[in-house]
Amino acid sequence: MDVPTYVVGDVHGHRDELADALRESKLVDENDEWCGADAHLWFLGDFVDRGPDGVGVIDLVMRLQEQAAEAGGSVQALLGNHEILLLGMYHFGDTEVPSDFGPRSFARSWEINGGQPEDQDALTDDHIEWLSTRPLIAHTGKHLLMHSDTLEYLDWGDTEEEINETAQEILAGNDLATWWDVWRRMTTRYAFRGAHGAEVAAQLLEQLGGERIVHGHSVIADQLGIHPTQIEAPYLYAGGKVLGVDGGLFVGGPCLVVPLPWEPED
Ligand SMILES: [Mn+2]
Repeated sequence: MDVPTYVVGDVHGHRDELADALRESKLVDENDEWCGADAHLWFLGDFVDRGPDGVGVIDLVMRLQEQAAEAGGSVQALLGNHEILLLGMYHFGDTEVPSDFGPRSFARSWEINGGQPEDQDALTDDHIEWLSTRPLIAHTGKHLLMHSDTLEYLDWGDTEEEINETAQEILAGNDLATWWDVWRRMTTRYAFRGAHGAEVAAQLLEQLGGERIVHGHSVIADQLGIHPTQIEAPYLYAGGKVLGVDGGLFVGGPCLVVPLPWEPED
């Protein structure tokens, strides 16, 4: 039998809602300790910003990662654009980005995009080290996991390994312009929507591998034109080639813990 596998999208500082959702899926117990045995749990990034306790989310994920590994399971995490923003703010603050398009800085973007001073204050060397070494994309089973619904990842390489390696080199360095470029590219969205969405998704899957893309970053309710409180399930689209899992926690939607492979109910 396949190992039970779950994926969680953008938590954005809602630590307690995440714990409750994981408890409902029987992955953590009443004390927020791992009880998922050999299950595999993937996070698609955007742990921080907009909500009250981003570093609390990171702490929970880091602890569950250790506990799951001890239990024969696995907790893994990708970086979202908001982790790049958090780290960029931490490393570069209000240093101006070299640009022809007027003044810009991580500090300004961080503020505009829901950055929380408490999160910056709570960051430790352990958090920085852990975050800076997470991948941007990954595969689990037949799924290609990525935070953002964008093709911009291909700018860093032609394979999963190349993309993650390039990103990690950038994040290990101190070149503000290339850091900024990662933030900017990962903030784009909607590559798999519209008349050619299925075709675009199929091409990306052919190149990077996998049969279905699973992403966060773009709130499902925005894609469907309904209110986030109406969301109860992930969003399968682009001819079934793409699954969006961001329930829109920061705008009142649910924290979806999505079992993979996910199939819509009839
Ligand atoms: Mn995002």
